[in-house]
Amino acid sequence: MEQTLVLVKPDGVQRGLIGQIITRLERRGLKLIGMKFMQVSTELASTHYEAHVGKPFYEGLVTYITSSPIVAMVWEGKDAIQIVRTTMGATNAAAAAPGTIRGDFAVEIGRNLVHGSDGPESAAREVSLFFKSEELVNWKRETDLWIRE
Ligand code: DAT
Ligand code: MG
Repeated sequence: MEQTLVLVKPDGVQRGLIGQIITRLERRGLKLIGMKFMQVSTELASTHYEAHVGKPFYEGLVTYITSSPIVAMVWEGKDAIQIVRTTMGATNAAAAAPGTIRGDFAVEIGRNLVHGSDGPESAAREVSLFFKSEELVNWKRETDLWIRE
């Protein structure tokens, strides 16, 4: 089953939007299998964002993600990566569609509230960066029957 890493970034925590962000993923029908409230170290931030090293916004991105605590989660389900991405909305919140997390709660690319892995390889890498395998919970959800045919 596909897994994806989701972060409620520091602005989401500071603005009291943790619950609303989780609610949108939960009510969509994805299954939560791991969650922690944590402070991201500079080392973890650098590894997580290593694809962006050298870009003009890189330093600001590391400062932003380490500026305050975050919520890290793993969500599971068929097409989980794509479903999280469409629920988050466009990277640049100014262009994100209303109805998406970014389109409803954010206005800028540099304060876009959430992270979601962008493909199967990055998802596998990011999940293992933030979670040990024993921190992920294998559980049976009784409503699955009413969410997937
Ligand atoms: P996403 O978070 O939608 O996966 P990304 O992986 O391309 O986007 O970039 C990671 C983060 O870096 C993004 O959430 C915000 C920041 N970022 C990306 N492009 C940027 C840009 N052109 N200017 C400022 N920040 C940017
Ligand atoms: Mg990305």
